[in-house]
Amino acid sequence: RLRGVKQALISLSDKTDLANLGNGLQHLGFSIISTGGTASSLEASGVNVTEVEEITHFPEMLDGRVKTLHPSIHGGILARRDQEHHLKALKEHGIGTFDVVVVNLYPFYDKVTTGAISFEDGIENIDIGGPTLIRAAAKNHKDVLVVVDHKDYPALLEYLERKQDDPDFRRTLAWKAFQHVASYDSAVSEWLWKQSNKADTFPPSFTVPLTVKSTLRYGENPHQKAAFYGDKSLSLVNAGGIATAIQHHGKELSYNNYLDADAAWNCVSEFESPTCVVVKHTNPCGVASRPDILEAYRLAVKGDPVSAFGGIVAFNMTIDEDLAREIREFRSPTDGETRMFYEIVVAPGYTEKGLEVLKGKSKTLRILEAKRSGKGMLSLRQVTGGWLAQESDDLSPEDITFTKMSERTPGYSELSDAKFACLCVKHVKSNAIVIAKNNCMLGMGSGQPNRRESLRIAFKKAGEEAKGAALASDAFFPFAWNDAVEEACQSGIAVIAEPGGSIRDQDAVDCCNKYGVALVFTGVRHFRH
Ligand code: 93A
Repeated sequence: RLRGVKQALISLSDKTDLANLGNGLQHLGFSIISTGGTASSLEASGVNVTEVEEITHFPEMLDGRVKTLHPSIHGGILARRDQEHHLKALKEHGIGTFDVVVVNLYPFYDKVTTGAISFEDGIENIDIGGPTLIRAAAKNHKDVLVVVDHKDYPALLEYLERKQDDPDFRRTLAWKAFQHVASYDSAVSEWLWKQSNKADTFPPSFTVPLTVKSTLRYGENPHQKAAFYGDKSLSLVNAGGIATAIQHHGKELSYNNYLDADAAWNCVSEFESPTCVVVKHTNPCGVASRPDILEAYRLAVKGDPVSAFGGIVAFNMTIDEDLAREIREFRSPTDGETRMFYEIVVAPGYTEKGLEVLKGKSKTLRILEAKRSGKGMLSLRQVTGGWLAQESDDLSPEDITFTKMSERTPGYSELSDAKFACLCVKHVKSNAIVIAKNNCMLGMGSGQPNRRESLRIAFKKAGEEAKGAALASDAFFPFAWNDAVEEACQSGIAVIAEPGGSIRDQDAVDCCNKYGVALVFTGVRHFRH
């Protein structure tokens, strides 16, 4: 090493912008040391480079498993420049210091998430030397600048050019470096878990590598700071859902927008036939399925036009010009005049014209394109000081056996109404009651601390239309007589669907028999706390 010449170590799998980096460093008078592939690439861009082998006096060994794992490299990174005996030790062994370390890792994540990869290939893609370089440089960030992201190359070159120390810049790079390695290691450990025969057991072993995707204007309320984190854990690859939705138009999503859009998208994704779901404060307030999606949309809004105003509208099919026009122009059924206003529209796709028309509705309307999320997701919720993990609630009416409990057998359309109501009730906060008829939600009661209250709210919303309709409850009725079940029967409901399982189930059966109402048990509870 020439006295006074600064050294940079570069070892990159992803060689994006490498030429700019190499030329920039060379221009600043750096001597560049690199591993095989990186060195060839730099040379090809006209940058002078010394191979690591020339420094270590060791060839790259074991098919590249050992390239940079050597005291001549790590001594030069880790030595404290403010400790005489460190510098003396380097001198004794002829080791030069490194001032800059630029590394990105073997693309393990991409390799194991795109297509099938053999176990052996997976193992070979676990980078050992790279994280070691990154961690060493990040530890010694006081004297070593560590860069793991090609987007930081310009900032690095600018910083070096300024020749003015900035501990904050150094720390930020070190923070990013450790984040990078932590997320890499969590992907490796999650993949290994999946390769083990414990992969199907619960709870799974997981670490969630979270990266801030965006800082939000504020949280649930304006006085709360907030951010949105993307989850890069392997179990969520290609998970679809709101986190990976594309925003085509409108204001940035707020904290509450994320929650509501998620609720709307998850609910509408349950339906196979053309369906529209309107959500307000995470609860569906309008749901309708129709072969004609325009009609479904109008019905979903009419279900509760007051709540729908300012809500989130989700569709399970592509929005074309006609539908976009209807969304844009539809007037509130409450006064027949005011155009409906929405925070967000979510759909799996848009035609070019559909998108154009919808963009014309308002500058702020957030237009999202989302992919259906897969089943078997891990759902996480926070409690103060801890986390709760569970599998997502993937059961839908196709998986459920509806068992007749009453004397009266529900007719074909009654049973189909009951199934529709059950699909809706799964997405309503407990205690949840849904009244539905003809593939349309007529009323719902949500979030009340007792079931009877939710039931009363649902009936109030459904009004006269509740007669002959189906009622679904997310959990069993603890009481029947003089309580929820009898009230439902007296209100003219035709069929009740509930999980059953109460010690007073027989009361519910007797009560329904007295009023000639059909009662079906699903055996499946859909609590949503
Ligand atoms: O196989 S390794 O774990 N052993 C090492 O000693 C080592 N040193 C750097 N992988 C190692 N690297 C990695 O090689 C870097 O993290 C980088 O991703 C890659 C660059 O190799 P090349 O320059 O030959 O393309």
